[in-house]
Amino acid sequence: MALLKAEKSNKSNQQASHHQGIAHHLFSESLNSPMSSLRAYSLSDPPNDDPRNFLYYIPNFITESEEQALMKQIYDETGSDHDPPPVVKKTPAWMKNLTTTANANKLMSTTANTSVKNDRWISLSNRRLKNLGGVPHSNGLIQVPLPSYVQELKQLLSTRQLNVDQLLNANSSERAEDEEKQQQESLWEYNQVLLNEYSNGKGIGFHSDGPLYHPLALVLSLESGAMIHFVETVRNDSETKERLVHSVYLEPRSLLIFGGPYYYTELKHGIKDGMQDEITDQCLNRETIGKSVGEQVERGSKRLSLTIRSCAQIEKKLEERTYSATETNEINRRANWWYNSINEKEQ
Ligand SMILES: O=C(O)CCC(=O)C(=O)O
Repeated sequence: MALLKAEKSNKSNQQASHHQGIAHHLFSESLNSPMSSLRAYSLSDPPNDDPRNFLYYIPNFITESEEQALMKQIYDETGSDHDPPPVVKKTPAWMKNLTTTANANKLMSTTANTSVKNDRWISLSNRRLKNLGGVPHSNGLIQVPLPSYVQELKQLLSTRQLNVDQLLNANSSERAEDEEKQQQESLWEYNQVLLNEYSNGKGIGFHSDGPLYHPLALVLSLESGAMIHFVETVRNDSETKERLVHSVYLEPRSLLIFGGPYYYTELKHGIKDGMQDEITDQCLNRETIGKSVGEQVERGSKRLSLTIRSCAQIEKKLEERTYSATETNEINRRANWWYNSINEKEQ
C-alpha cells in the first residue's frame, strides 16, 4: 500500500515536472512546429536591388490557443489605466532610499504620483500602450526586465532563426567577423517592445521608428486584423505629400517583419482609422490571406500588437545592481521625455 502510494506520488511528480518543462512554455506548440525558409514569406524583391531591404509576412506565427494564453498574461500583469506621469523636477525624498533593482522596478510600477509607470498602460488619444524593456533614448537604453511572455516570444523567434543579426545579415555577403560579432552580441538582442492596444477601429499615424533602434521591426498582431500602409514622402516646390507604396493586411497571430534603409528608414508606416479595410492591388499579401481586390475586411472592436525591436545603444546592462537616486531620477526623466514626445506625435 505504502509502495503504491509512493509510486503514485512519483508518477504525479513526473507528470508535474513534464508539465512544467514542456507545457508551461507559452509557445510550446509553435516551438515544436518548424517554419519553412524565411524566403517563402517575402512580400517583395529587395527594392533598389539592395539585399538589406526586406519585408516578410508570416501568417499564423503563433496558434490560437497561444494567442489566448498570451493575451491572458498581458492583461493579468499588474497595471491599469493611469494619468500621464508628471515631469519629475527633482528627486523626491522617497526616491532617495531606492537601492536595488527590485526597488527600481517597484518605482517603475508604483502608483505614487511622482513615479514613472513603465509597466502600466499609458492612454494616448487613439490607443493605450506599454513601453516594455525600458525607454529608448539617444544616450542609450537603461534596461528594465522584460515580462516573461516577451522572453518566451524571444525564445520562439530565436528557435525560428529570426534573431536580429540573422535578419540584418541574412542577405549580406559581408558578415561581421566572428570576433567583432561577439562584441556586438549583447547589442543585437531584442530588448525593447511596444505593446499597443487599439479600440474601435483606431490606428496609428504615419511615422518611422527612428535611429535609436537597429533598422528592423517585428509586429505580432493579436485579436483582430488591420491594414498597415507604407508611404513615401514626395516633395515638390509647393507641397509635401505622402504617396502610398505598399499595404500589408495584418491578420491576428501574424508576424510582419520589415527592415533595411528602404522599409525602415525611407518609408513611413501607419494604420488608418476605420472599422473596415479595403483590399487594393497595393495589398501585397492579398493572396496569402485569400482576399481579392475590392473586398472589405471588417476590423474587430479591439486589436493588440507587439512591436519588437532592438535598441542600438544600451547604457546599462540588465543585472542585479544598485541604482543610485541620481540614476533613478534619470530613468524617470527619460520615461517622461519619451512619454511627452510620443504624446505630441499623437496629437
Ligand atoms: O500596431 C501596429 O501594427 C503598428 C505599430 C507601430 O507602427 C509601432 O509600434 O511603431
